[in-house]
Amino acid sequence: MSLKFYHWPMSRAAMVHWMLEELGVPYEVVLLDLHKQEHKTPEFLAINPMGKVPVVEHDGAVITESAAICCYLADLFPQAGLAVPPGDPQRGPYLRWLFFAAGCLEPAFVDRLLQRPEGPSGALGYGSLDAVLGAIARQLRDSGGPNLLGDRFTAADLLVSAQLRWARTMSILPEVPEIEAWLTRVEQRPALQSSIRKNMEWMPNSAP
Ligand SMILES: N[C@@H](CCC(=O)N[C@@H](CS)C(=O)NCC(=O)O)C(=O)O
Repeated sequence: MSLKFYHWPMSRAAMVHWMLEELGVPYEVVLLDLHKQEHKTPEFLAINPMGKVPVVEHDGAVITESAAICCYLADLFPQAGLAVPPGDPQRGPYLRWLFFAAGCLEPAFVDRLLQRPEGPSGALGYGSLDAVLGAIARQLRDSGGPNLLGDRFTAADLLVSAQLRWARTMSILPEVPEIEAWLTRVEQRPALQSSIRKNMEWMPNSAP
């Protein structure tokens, strides 16, 4: 089996790197320096015409889109317990929060970061950032915690919490107690710590 991961630490690819660390499987990392436009070469554009990371190549199949990649990898390596398989009563809620990460949480944060006016909530897929964060907080309460689906930590938790952590770094995460408490717990995961360590080493200008 061949698993190749096109990566740049200071990007959305960091979510996929964390996912790979959770899985504990062997993979090849191809670092593309976005500052040097290494993601816009003809070779890379032939793989992903969007010229963006993350990208995963599995036995010749190209997968882009962070949420799709995490979903795919969780299914590919079920032994890691990060997927909820078809037939499981939690499969629907699992897909709901995976897609919520990509379809609601991310655009809400990007609009806030770019200081775009929020616009009419009925026309925006995410409604408003407050509504999005409120829905996550409510799910954490209703599931009984500590995660979105209760006890199990899934690829959906990884994506949602990774985006929340990124927003906190960018100082655009309003304080929501349930979310703060969840992030504190998630940050204790060894795979996340190991991913952060490796990404620090890959950052340009990091100490030798
Ligand atoms: N929808 C994609 C977005 C990927 C994306 O925008 N990646 C950014 C880094 S965070 C990128 O490669 N930007 C470089 C560019 O577009 O030039 C996903 O969720 O994976």
